[in-house]
Amino acid sequence: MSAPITIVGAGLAGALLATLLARRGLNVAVIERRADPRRVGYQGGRSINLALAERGLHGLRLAGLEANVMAQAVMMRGRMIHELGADPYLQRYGRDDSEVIWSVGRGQLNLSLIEAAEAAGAQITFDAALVAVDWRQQRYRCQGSDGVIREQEFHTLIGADGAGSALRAAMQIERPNPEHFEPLGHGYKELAIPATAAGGFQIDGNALHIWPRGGYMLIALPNVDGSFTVTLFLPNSGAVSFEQLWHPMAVQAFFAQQFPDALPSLANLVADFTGHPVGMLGTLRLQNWHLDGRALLLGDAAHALVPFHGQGMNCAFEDCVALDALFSESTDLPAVYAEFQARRQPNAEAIADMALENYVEMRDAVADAHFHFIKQLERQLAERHPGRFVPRYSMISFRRVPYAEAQARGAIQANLMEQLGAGKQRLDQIDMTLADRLIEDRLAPL
Ligand code: FAD
Ligand code: E0Q
Repeated sequence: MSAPITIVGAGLAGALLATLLARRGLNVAVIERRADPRRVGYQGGRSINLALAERGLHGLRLAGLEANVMAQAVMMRGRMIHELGADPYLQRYGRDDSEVIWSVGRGQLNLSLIEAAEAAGAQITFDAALVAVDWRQQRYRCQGSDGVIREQEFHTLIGADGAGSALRAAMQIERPNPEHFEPLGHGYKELAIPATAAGGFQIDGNALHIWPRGGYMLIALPNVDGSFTVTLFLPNSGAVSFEQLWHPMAVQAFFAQQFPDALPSLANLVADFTGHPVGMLGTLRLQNWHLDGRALLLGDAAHALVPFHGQGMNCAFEDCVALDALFSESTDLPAVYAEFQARRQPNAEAIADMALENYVEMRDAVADAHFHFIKQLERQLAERHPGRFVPRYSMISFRRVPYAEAQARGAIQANLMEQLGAGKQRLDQIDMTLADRLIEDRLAPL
């Protein structure tokens, strides 16, 4: 058998990568800090969900898991916008139901991936947290929940151990590596809307709900059991912030004032709010993703991003597909890792930037008249030039155009729409002959 590849973390990226590489016949070992979810249930117990789009789905398809995951997914046609004091309305994500995204449970998805990895021949050791690496002896140390530390030899380590990566820290010790974490200054809190007594949805089950409120927002994604996982994104400190919401009465009053239509459905608001931690958000920019052929980072461990485009997992899965493709061409580790970074880093940077931009767009521009006019114009131009003018959201969520290219084409399109739409309020005021010429001049066929 080939020299082993040791993957740190059997989370979303680690388990998918293990599946893809083991299927290729490579010798794959995985160490995971948490206990085996098949024995103890998924840690945390709460149901947390994620938006799955084409890039992520493609990775699951290559692992043979598309049907399995889709059987547990809820279709989201668009954003249901809840403005204060108005009826909610749907902003479709795509042209029709062929362009949608999917809400999937993190626990169930991770479980399916772990089962697939083992079925493909990967050896997973649970309850084993990487704590240190001896680079000279090519040995690592991991610790179980019983406190016992074990030492193992390794040939190469791949870190899929998330934003707080222990492997990244160990690589820093061997060779200092410029690393910048930019905190967003806003955190998040997970809440829940339970299913109705009959097991149905209390609000539209086929949408991603957003309550935009300018400096902050509330969102909800549906689960197959009729419930919703709800997330409040809010500044950590300041006038309207988590810091101010330390008393249950303040929480209740805040929701009554800002989210009156959601409040009746948030059955355990105060208990959830008090019982769940405030999650941290930020962007990680790391100069070197690999240490020669000895170690490589991918997914959140290499490039944590803010969640406002729903692309962190999708991007992590795309990382796995890219690395698997490189392993199919060569097993020269230093070369494979260097090429992986060269291909993926510009794309990770692009989606990290676009995700930051989307926070501002989601929490306030959705309620702006000019924004809606530009969205209308975008739809019209996309219909007239389907081969050239593809909305940026569609390039990110429904296609696999590299993120950096989606960002560059998106900038050209945004520019063009501002030029065409400046001072206008209605589509019939747009010079479509000029629009056609600009599009053909500036956008190559996609
Ligand atoms: P993780 O999923 O964090 O997995 C890391 C794994 O490593 C875990 O299993 C962990 O236990 C293990 N581990 C950690 N340390 C060690 C150690 N020392 N030794 C061994 N194992 C270790 N993305 C989307 O695509 N769509 C969304 O809708 C979306 N919504 C999000 C909402 C929120 C609020 C947040 C915070 C993120 C969201 N994301 C979303 C992003 C997504 O969660 C991450 O990008 C994704 O989980 C990254 O996968 P990963 O495998 O790199 O890391
Ligand atoms: C999606 C799907 C956490 C989260 C996840 C998401 C999205 C958003 C807002 C958030 C972006 C969008 N979006 O609707 O434009 O498409 O995943 Cl906050």
